[in-house]
Formats: sequence, C-alpha cells, structure tokens
Amino acid sequence: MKEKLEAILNEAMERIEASDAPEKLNEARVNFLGKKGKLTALKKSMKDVVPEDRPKVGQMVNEVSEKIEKKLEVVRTDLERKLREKKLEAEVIDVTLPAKKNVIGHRHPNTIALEEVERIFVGMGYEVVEGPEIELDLYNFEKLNIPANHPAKDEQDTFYINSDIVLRTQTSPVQARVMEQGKLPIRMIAPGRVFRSDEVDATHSPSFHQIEGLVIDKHITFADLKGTLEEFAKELFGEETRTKFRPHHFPFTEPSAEVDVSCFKCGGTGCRFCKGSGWIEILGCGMVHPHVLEMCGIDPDEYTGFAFGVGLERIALLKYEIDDMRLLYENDYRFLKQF
Ligand code: 2NM
Repeated sequence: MKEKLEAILNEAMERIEASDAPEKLNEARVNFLGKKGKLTALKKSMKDVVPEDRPKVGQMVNEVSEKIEKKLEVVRTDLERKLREKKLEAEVIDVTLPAKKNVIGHRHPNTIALEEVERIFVGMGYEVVEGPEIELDLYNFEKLNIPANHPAKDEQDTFYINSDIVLRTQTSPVQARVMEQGKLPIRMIAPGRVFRSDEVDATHSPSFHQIEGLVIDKHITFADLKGTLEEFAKELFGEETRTKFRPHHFPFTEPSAEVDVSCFKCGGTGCRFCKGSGWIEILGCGMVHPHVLEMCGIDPDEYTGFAFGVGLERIALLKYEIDDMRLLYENDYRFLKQF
C-alpha cells in the first residue's frame, strides 16, 4: 500500500510539473483526484486493508492527497503568472514608433477675417451682438428710414417670407433692436449673415456676411467716426494705411460716406490690385439719421451717433488676395488649407 501511494505521488508530481497549460493541469487533477482518479481508486480499496492498519493508511492517503492538491495550486499560480507576463509582453506599446500624422482642420478665411475685425473693435470697447436672420420688415426697413416704395428698398430687394417678414438684407436691424431697448450709451458691432436677391458672380452672392458698427452717446461727432475708422483701417491693413472719406448717400445716415483705404499692395501709387487708382473701397458709414434715432426711441436732441457697415467677404478677399468670392463657398479643401 505504502509503495503504491509513493508511486502515485511521484507520478502525480511529475505530471503536474510537466503541465505547461491550464488544460494539461486539469487533466492531471482529474487523473489523480477525479472520481475515477488513481488516488480515489486507492481510497476505495481501503476496505481490503486490515482494520488495525486503516487509520495509518488513511492518514497516508490524506497526506498524499494534500500534497497533490498543494502542488496543483503552486503550479497553477505559476502558470497563470507566466501567461499574464506573456500577454503583457505581446501588448507592449513601442513609443519609439513614428506617430500617425494628425490632420487637424483650421478656420475658414471668413472666420479668420471676422475674428480679426472683432478683436479690433472689442479692443476699442465694443460689444459683439447677434440677432435673427429672419426679420420683421419693420426692423429691416421701416425703422431704418427705408419706407415702402423707397428706391433703396428696391436696390437690396430681398427674399420675403410674407409681406411683413423678410430674410434680413443687413445686420442694422440688430442695432435698431438694441437702440429700442434704451440702454445708453451704445458701442456695438453686429456681425452676421445677410440675404439679397443677387445673381452669383465673382463679387456677389445671394447670401453673404456683414459687420455693422454703432456708437450712440452724447456729443458723438463725425470726427469720432473718422478717428475710429482710420484706426480700424490701420489695424487691419497696416500702420501706413491712409483713408479717404467720399460723400455718399444711405437712407439711415446723414451725412453719409464711403471709405477707401490706400492700396496695401502698391502703397497708393496704383497697381493691378487697385485697378490703377491707388485706393480700395472698404466700407460705408455715416451719422445715424435723427429720424432713425427717433423711431428707435432715442432723443436726437440729446444723443447723436455714428454707424458703419463692412462686407466680411470683401475683407477676406482683399486680405488674402482671393479674386473670386465663389471660392469662399465651395469648401474645396485644396483652397481652404492655404489660409
Ligand atoms: C452701412 C453704412 C452706413 C448702419 C446704420 C445703422 C443704424 F442701425 F444705426 F441705423 N447700422 N448700420 C450703416 C450706416 C450701415 O453699411 C454699409
């Protein structure tokens, strides 16, 4: 009996030791400790042992069983550790490999130009205010001194939702709304999309963007308007830029002017870029018409103000020397990635 037990123990130790996979270890366990296992068979033959030897033999059987269990446990943990290490090794990240190129997008030229204009005016203490693209005729035309049948209304004829509601043709209705709120003084710019019933060509689109400015306070004069826009032009196109104010007409301002800047390509001597004139037109402006102030609830005897409007696309085309506005809307990445 003792020899048999020792033989089983030795065989079991060898088998377990040689197990290099969990399945093999399990096979070994079944082979010795399972229902039909070798040690189990021996336990069953205890009845053949003489009664006085049974306790001793029983103890020996239990000891062998414990030793096998223990060995199984040791080899199992060792095997698990080895498998884990192997897995970790296989999953290791090689930080010396060259990185994948990260293609990040960037701002559209319109956005770059807008943020530049906003930066300049915010720096002068202006607020940026947005408003609805679908407007009441009342704010888009009526309160801006463009009554029904006025020729200026024809000029920027627009898309009507119904007889009272239009797609805004300018962002000045945002300013009419701010004036109406009655919080004075006002120093604001209103950027945003505007709509006009225009045919598409290199310089026109039925939908484009404007940035309009408005300042209302006591004692605001045309000198404030000139100084502000001169400073704006210098910041946008360079310190050496000169400005020229030409008389013009807008229904919502009186007096009104158009502003040219000296050509930043040739410095004013005349080139292909400025079509030989040395000047480039960039914006319209004027002193807010007393009638507009009145219609928006501001007393024109106490307050005066100036306003101006710039086309965002016009600024972007000039600044980045793009010769066709349609390029800004096509979203061709080969074009966009250049800015
Ligand atoms: C322009 C030119 C001149 C303008 C006027 C107003 C308001 F609301 F105060 F009446 N906002 N913007 C204005 C004046 C816009 O765009 C070429």
